[in-house]
Amino acid sequence: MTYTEEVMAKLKSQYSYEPEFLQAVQEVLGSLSPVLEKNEKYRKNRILERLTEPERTIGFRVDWVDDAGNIQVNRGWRVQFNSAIGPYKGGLRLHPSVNLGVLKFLGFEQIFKNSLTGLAIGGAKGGSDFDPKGKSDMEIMRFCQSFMNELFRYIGATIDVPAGDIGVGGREIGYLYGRWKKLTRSYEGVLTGKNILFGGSLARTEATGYGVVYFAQAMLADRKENLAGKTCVVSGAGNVAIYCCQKLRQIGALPVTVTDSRGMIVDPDGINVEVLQKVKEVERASLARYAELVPGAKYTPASAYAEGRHPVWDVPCFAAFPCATQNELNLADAQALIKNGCKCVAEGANMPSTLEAVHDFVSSGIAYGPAKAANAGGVATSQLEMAQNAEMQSWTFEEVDKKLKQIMDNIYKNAADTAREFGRPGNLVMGANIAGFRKVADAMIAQGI
Ligand code: NDP
Ligand code: 2IT
Repeated sequence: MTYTEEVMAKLKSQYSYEPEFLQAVQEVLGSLSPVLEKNEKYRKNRILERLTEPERTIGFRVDWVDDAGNIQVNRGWRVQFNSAIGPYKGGLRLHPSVNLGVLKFLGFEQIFKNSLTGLAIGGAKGGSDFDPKGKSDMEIMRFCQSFMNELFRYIGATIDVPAGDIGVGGREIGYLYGRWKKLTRSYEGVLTGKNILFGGSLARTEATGYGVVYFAQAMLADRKENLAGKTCVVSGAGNVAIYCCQKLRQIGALPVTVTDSRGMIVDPDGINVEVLQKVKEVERASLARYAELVPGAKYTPASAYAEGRHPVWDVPCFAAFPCATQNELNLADAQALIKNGCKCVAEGANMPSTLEAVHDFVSSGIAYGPAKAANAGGVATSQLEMAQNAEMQSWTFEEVDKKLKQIMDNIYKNAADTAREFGRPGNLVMGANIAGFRKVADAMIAQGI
């Protein structure tokens, strides 16, 4: 048995009930053989065993009172996965599908993503099985306050800096920050994605979506291609999807779809980003509302989808941007995209493609940007927010956006160069995994046991 097979077999028996975590580990370990074979030190130092076990996992009860006066009880966690290269950093997710295994997959991915940014940030993730859908502002506030009543003990501007993810945006970060400040009597950059009024960074809201497009542009430029005038398919309709669509429109590409948990929009004239923002950011409504406001757009409810397929991947396109959630794109979807002429896939969501779909993209030779490289612009800009807070300055939108673009170009170059170094040019899955791994593993070895 090879070292990776040995570690994978042990994890499968230990954590058979955490399928998403096992999937994320499998994807990384499947790429590392070339670097592990060349360097006995990683096995000797038990790096894979250490990397796949979080340094610390905190779990807690979150009880709160709803508008009807009933007591509600949720579960909350923070997984502090790895701090070899910097303070723990990663988002908080609020969604009924959240459990410890999902947060471990996200925290594990975050280690390598954060390493790839070239910045000094370790990997973490947290969240709750709380469902924000249909909750009033006051219910969201009371939940966030109760969540922070426990979390505050474990975080700090140089210890662990949470941010947003699914179900957590500016509103939630504001309520979390307010409670943290009250509990600690301090005013520091302990969360990112804050409102500009109290230490937020310009361009953080846009950063993940813009970064995914910058990454796609970098991949395509290397192939003497570009996105101008090209039809694009986007899934999701949240923070990442909205600003992915906005940047695509700015550069003259045509995003024609968005999706949410209840349905899909196809808008042949190109997604109207202002209307999308009104529906999702202001009204917090379903995408059915977009079709009411934009007469040319077609809405398909999720109830009409065929079993096991998402119809968004059947829409012919040059480039696809999965920006909703994990495992939203399977092998049949990948095959449909490629058959219809798709030449580029850049992942805005975390682990949106199944292992089989990833394999299909890589072996087809299209420009495929895996999540931990392509969506790193969000966390990278979070680190820029930490830097601004630490120096008590704020930079202009243009300054932050320029740094973001530079970081995305560097991530692409690092992943592409590393893939070439290990004899697999163009395989950015291998390039990103090895490049992200080496820095963290070598830092762990240097810091001893
Ligand atoms: P949002 O909560 O803003 O939006 C999520 C979107 O995806 C919504 O449209 C939501 O639909 C849809 N969605 C979520 N879960 C499901 C599901 N189980 N089935 C179908 N649709 C679903 O989150 P973000 O845009 O911030 O996050 C999207 C993805 O990007 C996630 O994978 C996240 O981890 C990743 N990401 C986010 C970053 C950030 O900075 N925010 C950074 C890097 C990655 P509905 O509106 O109906 O709920
Ligand atoms: O998955 C991610 O990278 C995020 N949700 C952003 C994390 C962050 O700390 O900005």
